[in-house]
Amino acid sequence: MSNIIKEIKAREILDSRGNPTVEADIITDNDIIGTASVPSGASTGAYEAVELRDGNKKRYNGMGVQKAVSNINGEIKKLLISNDVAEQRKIDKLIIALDGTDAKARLGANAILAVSLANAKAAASVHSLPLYRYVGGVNAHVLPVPMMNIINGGRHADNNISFQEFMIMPVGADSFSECVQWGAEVYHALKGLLKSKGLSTTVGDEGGFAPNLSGEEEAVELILEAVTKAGFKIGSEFMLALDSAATELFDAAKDSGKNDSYLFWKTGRLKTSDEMIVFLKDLCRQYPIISLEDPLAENEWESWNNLTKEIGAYTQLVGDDLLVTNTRRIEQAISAKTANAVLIKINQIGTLTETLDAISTAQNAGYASVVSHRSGETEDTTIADIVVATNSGQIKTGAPSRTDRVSKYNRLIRIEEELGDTAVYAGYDAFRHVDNPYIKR
Ligand code: 2PG
Ligand code: MG
Repeated sequence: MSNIIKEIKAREILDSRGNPTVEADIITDNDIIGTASVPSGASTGAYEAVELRDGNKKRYNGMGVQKAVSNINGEIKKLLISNDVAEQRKIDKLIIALDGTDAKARLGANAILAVSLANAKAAASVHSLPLYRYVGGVNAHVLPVPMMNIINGGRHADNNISFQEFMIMPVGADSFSECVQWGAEVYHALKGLLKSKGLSTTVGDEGGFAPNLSGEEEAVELILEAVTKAGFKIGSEFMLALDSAATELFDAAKDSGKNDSYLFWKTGRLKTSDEMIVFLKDLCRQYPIISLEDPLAENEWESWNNLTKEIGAYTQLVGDDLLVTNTRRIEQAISAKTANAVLIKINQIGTLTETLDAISTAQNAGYASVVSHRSGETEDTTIADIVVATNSGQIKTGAPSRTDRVSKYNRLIRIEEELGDTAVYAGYDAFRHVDNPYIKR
């Protein structure tokens, strides 16, 4: 069977927000095709790999990706033709060297990632294996607990909530398909509840509802009410997770002339770093919150460290903007004992190889890894395969609604079916690294 790259083709397609993004095909000389497309964030961290945009205001308000597409159809294609698709690590290394910059700024991480993932998909097909099996080998068998984002705020919605994501985690389900059912039932219970209170049921970028509320606390209260209304138990069946996306609040404070503070810019609430820590601690004491993502801003290593000391033993603290799927930053966190989990976003780093390295660096240090979508997504379901391939145990991929989000849940349902008796739903085991009093083990 031939594994040689014969052709590479890229194009500009649309993402879930109606912005252009990159899609690439890798074709082997046996006419096997691997296709992948690239997601895009709204609340991006400063240390992420560079998403190359054309900046030509006459097309897509400057958001076009024709340069990235032509980098694939030109330089990258020339480099990779005749390489063996099975050599993922070598191929990724070659493109990284061709780019030559630290943040993949020359060719664009969007160009590089599309090729890296398309190559892995072609290689999996050449070997007649599903992607999770090709990448993960014989040990790939763990289905993740999802973080389902059912109330959207921050940069993902035009409501008055400054925190970005309010998520439910069906930890107590017996299987992945059951957890999807539970999550969808709570989602619909929440919709009914919002309606009955005269609140809006329109949704944000990740499919969660985006009502105007009195504050972050009300969002949590409503979700708890919806969980109960749907007939589930808090703690033993559902836990909550938040993504504050605090860099956005930190930057908003800075823009209004206040340093070292967090501005809930939609309501005007302002907190110093210490007040923010107290606020988060109180939220975790008052509510069954098992996971806080980006509770503090991306450069605030010292406050992150203090928060980890204070609540890291019983709360998962996930570094997103802080760690940006970057092994160097993850190692820095590990040695400083900062955070205890890493958000894994493939386009923050830009190749499959580096994504897998980030996950194993986290896992080897006892940090959890949460494989994640971006707020701008396509129908590409690669992250569902990666989370199973790496037995990461947690995935964040939005609400149980909207095709850009449910395509990942549906892919996991199919993987679970394919694995049959050997599939294991991570459940509480996803939280072995924290000792949360709410979880009834
Ligand atoms: C996040 C993500 C995904 P964005 O902050 O975790 O939910 O949002 O893709 O906009 O960075
Ligand atoms: Mg985040």
